[in-house]
Amino acid sequence: MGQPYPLTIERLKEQAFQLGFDDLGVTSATIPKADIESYLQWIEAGSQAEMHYMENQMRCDPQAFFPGARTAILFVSYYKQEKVEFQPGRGVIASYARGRDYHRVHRKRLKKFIAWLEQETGQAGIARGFSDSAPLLEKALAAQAGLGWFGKNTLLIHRKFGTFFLLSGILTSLELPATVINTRLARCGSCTRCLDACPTAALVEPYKLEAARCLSYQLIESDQPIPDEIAKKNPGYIFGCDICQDVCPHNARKPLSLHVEFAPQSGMGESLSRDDLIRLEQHPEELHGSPLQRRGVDGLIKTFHSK
Ligand code: B12
Ligand code: SF4
Ligand code: SF4
Repeated sequence: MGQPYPLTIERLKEQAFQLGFDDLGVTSATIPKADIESYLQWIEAGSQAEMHYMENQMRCDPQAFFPGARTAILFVSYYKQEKVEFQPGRGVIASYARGRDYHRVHRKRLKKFIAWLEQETGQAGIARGFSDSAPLLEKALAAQAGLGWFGKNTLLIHRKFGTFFLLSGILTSLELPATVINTRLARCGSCTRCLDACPTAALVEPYKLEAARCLSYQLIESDQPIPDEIAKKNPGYIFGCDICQDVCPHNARKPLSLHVEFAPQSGMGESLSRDDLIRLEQHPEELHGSPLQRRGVDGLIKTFHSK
Protein backbone atom coordinates (compact mmCIF):
# COMPACT_ATOMS: atom_id res chain seq x y z
CA MET A 1 0.00 0.00 0.00
CA GLY A 2 1.43 3.40 -0.98
CA GLN A 3 2.02 6.24 1.45
CA PRO A 4 -1.05 8.50 1.82
CA TYR A 5 -0.58 11.89 0.18
CA PRO A 6 -0.68 14.85 2.53
CA LEU A 7 -4.01 15.89 1.05
CA THR A 8 -6.23 16.46 4.06
CA ILE A 9 -10.02 16.67 3.84
CA GLU A 10 -9.70 20.38 4.76
CA ARG A 11 -7.46 21.06 1.75
CA LEU A 12 -9.71 19.09 -0.57
CA LYS A 13 -12.74 20.99 0.70
CA GLU A 14 -11.01 24.34 0.34
CA GLN A 15 -10.30 23.55 -3.31
CA ALA A 16 -13.87 22.34 -3.89
CA PHE A 17 -15.33 25.52 -2.37
CA GLN A 18 -13.07 27.65 -4.56
CA LEU A 19 -14.50 25.92 -7.63
CA GLY A 20 -18.08 26.62 -6.54
CA PHE A 21 -19.03 23.31 -4.88
CA ASP A 22 -20.88 23.45 -1.56
CA ASP A 23 -19.55 20.32 0.12
CA LEU A 24 -17.22 17.39 -0.48
CA GLY A 25 -16.93 13.89 0.95
CA VAL A 26 -14.29 11.19 0.51
CA THR A 27 -15.00 7.46 0.60
CA SER A 28 -13.68 4.13 -0.66
CA ALA A 29 -14.25 3.37 -4.36
CA THR A 30 -16.70 0.57 -3.65
CA ILE A 31 -20.49 0.48 -3.80
CA PRO A 32 -22.05 -0.85 -0.58
CA LYS A 33 -23.49 -4.38 -0.86
CA ALA A 34 -26.94 -3.29 0.33
CA ASP A 35 -27.16 -0.73 -2.50
CA ILE A 36 -26.07 -3.29 -5.09
CA GLU A 37 -28.84 -5.59 -3.86
CA SER A 38 -31.49 -2.83 -3.93
CA TYR A 39 -30.37 -1.79 -7.40
CA LEU A 40 -30.57 -5.36 -8.75
CA GLN A 41 -34.06 -5.80 -7.25
CA TRP A 42 -35.13 -2.48 -8.79
CA ILE A 43 -33.98 -3.59 -12.24
CA GLU A 44 -35.50 -7.04 -11.74
CA ALA A 45 -38.86 -5.38 -11.02
CA GLY A 46 -38.57 -3.32 -14.23
CA SER A 47 -38.78 -0.04 -12.24
CA GLN A 48 -36.37 1.64 -14.64
CA ALA A 49 -39.09 1.65 -17.36
CA GLU A 50 -37.47 2.53 -20.72
CA MET A 51 -34.22 3.87 -19.18
CA HIS A 52 -32.27 0.89 -20.51
CA TYR A 53 -28.99 2.62 -19.72
CA MET A 54 -29.85 1.93 -16.08
CA GLU A 55 -29.39 -1.80 -16.73
CA ASN A 56 -25.62 -1.37 -17.15
CA GLN A 57 -24.28 -3.11 -14.07
CA MET A 58 -21.11 -1.07 -14.23
CA ARG A 59 -23.20 1.14 -11.89
CA CYS A 60 -22.01 -1.06 -9.06
CA ASP A 61 -18.42 -1.42 -10.25
CA PRO A 62 -16.26 1.70 -9.94
CA GLN A 63 -13.23 -0.36 -11.05
CA ALA A 64 -14.83 -0.89 -14.44
CA PHE A 65 -15.25 2.87 -14.83
CA PHE A 66 -11.74 3.72 -13.63
CA PRO A 67 -9.38 0.74 -13.25
CA GLY A 68 -7.16 1.12 -10.20
CA ALA A 69 -9.69 3.39 -8.42
CA ARG A 70 -9.11 3.42 -4.67
CA THR A 71 -11.02 6.47 -3.57
CA ALA A 72 -14.21 8.28 -4.58
CA ILE A 73 -14.57 12.02 -3.99
CA LEU A 74 -18.16 13.29 -4.11
CA PHE A 75 -19.25 16.90 -4.53
CA VAL A 76 -22.47 18.67 -3.57
CA SER A 77 -23.92 21.59 -5.61
CA TYR A 78 -26.81 23.38 -3.90
CA TYR A 79 -29.36 24.71 -6.38
CA LYS A 80 -32.61 25.50 -4.53
CA GLN A 81 -34.83 28.04 -6.34
CA GLU A 82 -38.08 29.81 -5.48
CA LYS A 83 -41.13 27.51 -5.46
CA VAL A 84 -43.34 28.37 -8.44
CA GLU A 85 -47.10 28.08 -7.88
CA PHE A 86 -49.22 26.18 -10.39
CA GLN A 87 -51.64 28.24 -12.45
CA PRO A 88 -54.23 27.00 -14.91
CA GLY A 89 -52.93 27.08 -18.48
CA ARG A 90 -49.31 27.58 -17.43
CA GLY A 91 -46.40 25.15 -17.02
CA VAL A 92 -43.70 24.88 -14.33
CA ILE A 93 -40.05 23.85 -14.80
CA ALA A 94 -38.40 21.91 -11.95
CA SER A 95 -36.05 23.94 -9.79
CA TYR A 96 -32.79 22.31 -10.95
CA ALA A 97 -33.51 22.94 -14.63
CA ARG A 98 -34.12 26.70 -14.71
CA GLY A 99 -30.52 27.77 -15.13
CA ARG A 100 -27.52 26.17 -16.80
CA ASP A 101 -27.21 22.45 -17.44
CA TYR A 102 -25.47 21.05 -14.36
CA HIS A 103 -23.62 18.41 -16.37
CA ARG A 104 -21.72 21.17 -18.15
CA VAL A 105 -21.19 23.17 -14.96
CA HIS A 106 -19.82 20.09 -13.19
CA ARG A 107 -17.68 18.92 -16.10
CA LYS A 108 -15.71 22.18 -16.05
CA ARG A 109 -15.27 22.20 -12.27
CA LEU A 110 -14.24 18.52 -12.13
CA LYS A 111 -11.65 19.09 -14.83
CA LYS A 112 -10.14 21.88 -12.75
CA PHE A 113 -10.25 19.81 -9.57
CA ILE A 114 -8.45 16.92 -11.27
CA ALA A 115 -5.83 19.31 -12.72
CA TRP A 116 -5.22 20.61 -9.19
CA LEU A 117 -4.88 17.06 -7.79
CA GLU A 118 -2.39 16.21 -10.53
CA GLN A 119 -0.40 19.31 -9.77
CA GLU A 120 -0.39 18.62 -6.02
CA THR A 121 0.76 15.02 -6.43
CA GLY A 122 2.96 15.45 -9.48
CA GLN A 123 1.16 12.52 -11.13
CA ALA A 124 -0.97 12.38 -14.27
CA GLY A 125 -3.90 10.09 -15.14
CA ILE A 126 -4.90 9.65 -11.50
CA ALA A 127 -8.61 10.47 -11.69
CA ARG A 128 -11.76 10.42 -13.79
CA GLY A 129 -14.82 12.60 -13.21
CA PHE A 130 -18.54 11.86 -13.44
CA SER A 131 -21.87 13.63 -13.08
CA ASP A 132 -24.62 11.39 -14.42
CA SER A 133 -22.27 10.85 -17.34
CA ALA A 134 -21.11 7.56 -15.86
CA PRO A 135 -23.19 4.57 -14.92
CA LEU A 136 -22.45 4.73 -11.18
CA LEU A 137 -24.74 4.75 -8.14
CA GLU A 138 -23.83 8.30 -7.15
CA LYS A 139 -26.21 8.61 -4.17
CA ALA A 140 -24.89 5.38 -2.63
CA LEU A 141 -21.30 6.65 -2.90
CA ALA A 142 -22.27 10.04 -1.47
CA ALA A 143 -24.19 8.46 1.43
CA GLN A 144 -21.19 6.25 2.16
CA ALA A 145 -19.00 9.37 2.12
CA GLY A 146 -21.19 10.88 4.84
CA LEU A 147 -22.69 13.61 2.65
CA GLY A 148 -26.24 12.65 3.54
CA TRP A 149 -28.70 9.85 4.02
CA PHE A 150 -31.43 8.32 1.82
CA GLY A 151 -34.91 9.78 2.29
CA LYS A 152 -38.05 7.76 1.60
CA ASN A 153 -38.39 9.79 -1.63
CA THR A 154 -35.10 8.06 -2.66
CA LEU A 155 -33.21 11.37 -2.72
CA LEU A 156 -30.19 12.03 -0.58
CA ILE A 157 -30.76 14.43 2.32
CA HIS A 158 -27.83 16.62 3.35
CA ARG A 159 -27.82 17.90 6.91
CA LYS A 160 -27.34 21.52 5.84
CA PHE A 161 -28.79 21.60 2.31
CA GLY A 162 -31.76 19.20 2.47
CA THR A 163 -32.41 17.52 -0.91
CA PHE A 164 -32.13 20.43 -3.38
CA PHE A 165 -28.57 19.63 -4.40
CA LEU A 166 -26.85 17.84 -7.25
CA LEU A 167 -24.05 15.34 -7.10
CA SER A 168 -20.88 14.84 -9.08
CA GLY A 169 -17.65 13.09 -8.29
CA ILE A 170 -14.31 11.67 -9.26
CA LEU A 171 -12.71 8.27 -8.88
CA THR A 172 -9.01 8.37 -8.16
CA SER A 173 -6.16 5.92 -7.73
CA LEU A 174 -4.91 8.06 -4.82
CA GLU A 175 -5.38 6.71 -1.33
CA LEU A 176 -7.02 9.47 0.69
CA PRO A 177 -8.48 9.52 4.20
CA ALA A 178 -11.90 7.96 3.57
CA THR A 179 -15.18 7.96 5.47
CA VAL A 180 -17.31 4.82 5.22
CA ILE A 181 -20.84 5.24 6.60
CA ASN A 182 -23.63 2.65 6.59
CA THR A 183 -26.01 3.72 3.80
CA ARG A 184 -29.01 1.98 5.39
CA LEU A 185 -29.51 4.49 8.20
CA ALA A 186 -33.28 5.08 8.15
CA ARG A 187 -33.67 8.65 9.36
CA CYS A 188 -37.14 9.65 8.16
CA GLY A 189 -38.81 8.22 11.24
CA SER A 190 -42.61 8.06 10.90
CA CYS A 191 -42.74 10.85 8.27
CA THR A 192 -44.43 9.85 4.99
CA ARG A 193 -45.05 13.31 3.51
CA CYS A 194 -43.32 12.60 0.20
CA LEU A 195 -45.19 9.33 -0.33
CA ASP A 196 -48.51 11.01 0.53
CA ALA A 197 -47.86 14.05 -1.68
CA CYS A 198 -46.67 12.29 -4.85
CA PRO A 199 -49.59 12.89 -7.22
CA THR A 200 -48.99 9.72 -9.24
CA ALA A 201 -48.07 7.33 -6.41
CA ALA A 202 -44.63 6.79 -7.99
CA LEU A 203 -43.09 6.17 -4.57
CA VAL A 204 -44.58 2.72 -4.39
CA GLU A 205 -42.89 2.01 -1.04
CA PRO A 206 -40.46 3.97 1.10
CA TYR A 207 -37.12 4.14 -0.82
CA LYS A 208 -38.68 2.67 -4.00
CA LEU A 209 -39.55 4.74 -7.04
CA GLU A 210 -41.30 3.30 -10.05
CA ALA A 211 -40.07 5.42 -12.95
CA ALA A 212 -43.05 4.85 -15.26
CA ARG A 213 -45.30 6.51 -12.67
CA CYS A 214 -42.96 9.43 -11.96
CA LEU A 215 -43.65 12.80 -13.61
CA SER A 216 -39.95 13.53 -13.69
CA TYR A 217 -39.37 10.41 -15.81
CA GLN A 218 -42.35 11.10 -18.05
CA LEU A 219 -41.41 14.77 -18.58
CA ILE A 220 -37.63 14.42 -18.97
CA GLU A 221 -36.64 10.91 -19.93
CA SER A 222 -39.47 9.25 -21.80
CA ASP A 223 -39.99 9.95 -25.49
CA GLN A 224 -43.36 8.19 -25.48
CA PRO A 225 -46.70 9.98 -25.04
CA ILE A 226 -47.52 10.36 -21.35
CA PRO A 227 -50.12 7.76 -20.30
CA ASP A 228 -53.48 9.48 -19.63
CA GLU A 229 -53.66 8.13 -16.09
CA ILE A 230 -50.38 9.93 -15.24
CA ALA A 231 -51.00 13.06 -17.34
CA LYS A 232 -54.30 13.84 -15.65
CA LYS A 233 -52.61 13.77 -12.23
CA ASN A 234 -49.93 16.28 -13.27
CA PRO A 235 -50.68 19.52 -11.41
CA GLY A 236 -48.79 21.64 -13.96
CA TYR A 237 -45.18 20.53 -14.56
CA ILE A 238 -43.75 20.64 -18.07
CA PHE A 239 -40.18 19.57 -17.16
CA GLY A 240 -39.24 17.53 -14.06
CA CYS A 241 -41.11 17.55 -10.76
CA ASP A 242 -40.24 18.83 -7.27
CA ILE A 243 -43.29 17.79 -5.24
CA CYS A 244 -41.58 15.11 -3.14
CA GLN A 245 -38.88 17.68 -2.31
CA ASP A 246 -41.18 20.64 -1.64
CA VAL A 247 -43.00 18.73 1.11
CA CYS A 248 -39.87 17.38 2.81
CA PRO A 249 -39.33 19.02 6.21
CA HIS A 250 -35.58 18.98 5.58
CA ASN A 251 -36.11 21.57 2.83
CA ALA A 252 -38.24 23.94 4.91
CA ARG A 253 -36.80 27.40 5.61
CA LYS A 254 -33.71 26.77 3.49
CA PRO A 255 -32.26 29.81 1.71
CA LEU A 256 -32.18 29.91 -2.09
CA SER A 257 -28.94 28.98 -3.84
CA LEU A 258 -26.64 31.91 -4.51
CA HIS A 259 -24.93 30.26 -7.48
CA VAL A 260 -25.53 32.21 -10.67
CA GLU A 261 -25.31 29.00 -12.71
CA PHE A 262 -28.60 27.79 -11.24
CA ALA A 263 -30.44 31.14 -11.33
CA PRO A 264 -33.43 31.12 -13.72
CA GLN A 265 -32.74 32.08 -17.35
CA SER A 266 -35.24 33.43 -19.86
CA GLY A 267 -38.24 33.59 -17.52
CA MET A 268 -37.89 30.01 -16.25
CA GLY A 269 -38.42 31.20 -12.67
CA GLU A 270 -42.11 31.84 -13.46
CA SER A 271 -44.78 29.51 -14.77
CA LEU A 272 -44.80 29.61 -18.58
CA SER A 273 -47.74 30.16 -20.88
CA ARG A 274 -48.10 28.66 -24.34
CA ASP A 275 -47.12 32.06 -25.77
CA ASP A 276 -43.94 32.11 -23.66
CA LEU A 277 -43.01 28.74 -25.16
CA ILE A 278 -43.75 29.90 -28.68
CA ARG A 279 -41.53 32.95 -28.09
CA LEU A 280 -38.76 30.60 -26.91
CA GLU A 281 -39.24 28.52 -30.03
CA GLN A 282 -38.51 31.65 -32.06
CA HIS A 283 -35.36 32.33 -29.98
CA PRO A 284 -33.78 28.87 -29.57
CA GLU A 285 -30.47 30.54 -28.58
CA GLU A 286 -32.09 31.36 -25.21
CA LEU A 287 -32.06 27.66 -24.37
CA HIS A 288 -28.37 27.25 -25.20
CA GLY A 289 -26.62 25.47 -22.29
CA SER A 290 -29.96 24.81 -20.54
CA PRO A 291 -31.13 21.31 -19.50
CA LEU A 292 -34.33 22.03 -21.45
CA GLN A 293 -32.38 21.65 -24.69
CA ARG A 294 -32.71 17.93 -24.09
CA ARG A 295 -36.41 18.06 -25.01
CA GLY A 296 -36.36 21.18 -27.13
CA VAL A 297 -39.17 23.72 -27.13
CA ASP A 298 -41.35 21.53 -29.36
CA GLY A 299 -41.08 18.77 -26.71
CA LEU A 300 -42.18 21.25 -24.04
CA ILE A 301 -45.08 22.45 -26.18
CA LYS A 302 -46.23 18.85 -26.74
CA THR A 303 -46.07 18.28 -22.97
CA PHE A 304 -47.98 21.50 -22.45
CA HIS A 305 -50.86 20.13 -24.53
CA SER A 306 -50.89 16.74 -22.79
CA LYS A 307 -50.85 18.33 -19.34
C1 B12 B 1 -32.27 7.32 -13.00
C2 B12 B 1 -32.37 8.64 -12.28
C3 B12 B 1 -33.63 9.23 -12.16
C4 B12 B 1 -34.92 8.50 -12.51
C5 B12 B 1 -35.21 7.43 -11.43
C6 B12 B 1 -35.04 7.99 -9.99
C7 B12 B 1 -34.57 6.98 -8.96
N1 B12 B 1 -34.97 7.14 -7.73
O1 B12 B 1 -33.83 6.05 -9.29
C8 B12 B 1 -35.93 9.67 -12.61
C9 B12 B 1 -36.01 10.16 -14.04
C10 B12 B 1 -37.34 9.36 -12.12
C11 B12 B 1 -35.23 10.73 -11.77
C12 B12 B 1 -35.89 11.80 -11.19
C13 B12 B 1 -35.28 12.77 -10.43
N2 B12 B 1 -33.95 12.95 -10.28
CO1 B12 B 1 -32.63 11.65 -10.87
N3 B12 B 1 -31.22 10.43 -11.26
C14 B12 B 1 -31.20 9.25 -11.78
C15 B12 B 1 -29.77 8.69 -11.78
C16 B12 B 1 -29.20 8.82 -13.21
C17 B12 B 1 -29.64 7.25 -11.31
C18 B12 B 1 -30.42 6.94 -10.00
C19 B12 B 1 -30.27 5.49 -9.61
O2 B12 B 1 -29.18 4.99 -9.49
N4 B12 B 1 -31.39 4.76 -9.46
C20 B12 B 1 -31.34 3.34 -9.14
C21 B12 B 1 -32.23 3.04 -7.94
C22 B12 B 1 -32.07 1.56 -7.54
O3 B12 B 1 -31.73 3.83 -6.90
P1 B12 B 1 -32.67 4.55 -5.84
O4 B12 B 1 -34.04 4.67 -6.31
O5 B12 B 1 -31.95 5.75 -5.38
O6 B12 B 1 -32.67 3.43 -4.68
C23 B12 B 1 -31.72 3.48 -3.62
C24 B12 B 1 -32.38 3.78 -2.26
O7 B12 B 1 -33.74 3.64 -2.33
C25 B12 B 1 -31.67 2.83 -1.32
N5 B12 B 1 -32.55 2.03 -0.44
C26 B12 B 1 -33.29 0.94 -0.79
N6 B12 B 1 -33.91 0.46 0.30
C27 B12 B 1 -33.54 1.22 1.36
C28 B12 B 1 -33.89 1.12 2.72
C29 B12 B 1 -33.35 2.07 3.60
C30 B12 B 1 -33.73 2.00 5.04
C31 B12 B 1 -32.48 3.09 3.14
C32 B12 B 1 -31.93 4.12 4.07
C33 B12 B 1 -32.14 3.18 1.76
C34 B12 B 1 -32.68 2.22 0.91
O8 B12 B 1 -30.96 1.86 -2.12
C35 B12 B 1 -31.13 2.06 -3.50
C36 B12 B 1 -29.76 1.95 -4.19
O9 B12 B 1 -28.84 2.88 -3.67
C37 B12 B 1 -29.05 9.65 -10.76
C38 B12 B 1 -27.58 9.98 -11.09
C39 B12 B 1 -26.67 8.80 -10.82
N7 B12 B 1 -25.84 8.46 -11.79
O10 B12 B 1 -26.70 8.21 -9.77
C40 B12 B 1 -29.94 10.92 -10.82
C41 B12 B 1 -30.18 11.66 -9.50
C42 B12 B 1 -30.56 10.64 -8.46
N8 B12 B 1 -31.35 12.49 -9.79
C43 B12 B 1 -31.35 13.64 -9.20
C44 B12 B 1 -32.42 14.58 -9.26
C45 B12 B 1 -32.12 16.00 -8.81
C46 B12 B 1 -33.70 14.18 -9.70
C47 B12 B 1 -35.02 14.97 -9.59
C48 B12 B 1 -35.17 15.79 -8.30
C49 B12 B 1 -35.15 15.90 -10.84
C50 B12 B 1 -36.48 16.63 -10.92
N9 B12 B 1 -36.66 17.73 -10.21
O11 B12 B 1 -37.34 16.24 -11.67
C51 B12 B 1 -36.07 13.81 -9.68
C52 B12 B 1 -36.44 13.28 -8.28
C53 B12 B 1 -37.30 12.05 -8.29
C54 B12 B 1 -37.05 11.16 -7.07
N10 B12 B 1 -37.89 11.19 -6.07
O12 B12 B 1 -36.01 10.45 -7.09
C55 B12 B 1 -30.08 13.84 -8.38
C56 B12 B 1 -30.41 13.63 -6.89
C57 B12 B 1 -29.61 14.44 -5.88
C58 B12 B 1 -30.06 14.09 -4.47
N11 B12 B 1 -30.21 15.07 -3.60
O13 B12 B 1 -30.28 12.95 -4.13
C59 B12 B 1 -29.13 12.72 -9.02
C60 B12 B 1 -28.11 12.11 -8.05
C61 B12 B 1 -28.42 13.40 -10.22
C62 B12 B 1 -27.18 14.20 -9.81
N12 B12 B 1 -26.05 13.88 -10.39
O14 B12 B 1 -27.25 15.06 -8.97
N13 B12 B 1 -33.90 10.47 -11.67
S1 SF4 C 1 -40.70 13.63 -8.69
FE1 SF4 C 1 -42.94 14.01 -8.57
S2 SF4 C 1 -43.91 12.25 -9.54
FE2 SF4 C 1 -41.75 11.67 -9.14
S3 SF4 C 1 -41.78 10.67 -7.13
FE3 SF4 C 1 -41.42 12.85 -6.71
S4 SF4 C 1 -43.48 13.73 -6.41
FE4 SF4 C 1 -43.76 11.74 -7.39
S1 SF4 D 1 -40.74 13.97 3.27
FE1 SF4 D 1 -40.42 12.85 5.18
S2 SF4 D 1 -40.35 10.69 4.56
FE2 SF4 D 1 -40.02 11.92 2.72
S3 SF4 D 1 -37.80 12.12 2.54
FE3 SF4 D 1 -38.51 13.93 3.66
S4 SF4 D 1 -38.32 13.34 5.84
FE4 SF4 D 1 -38.23 11.44 4.64
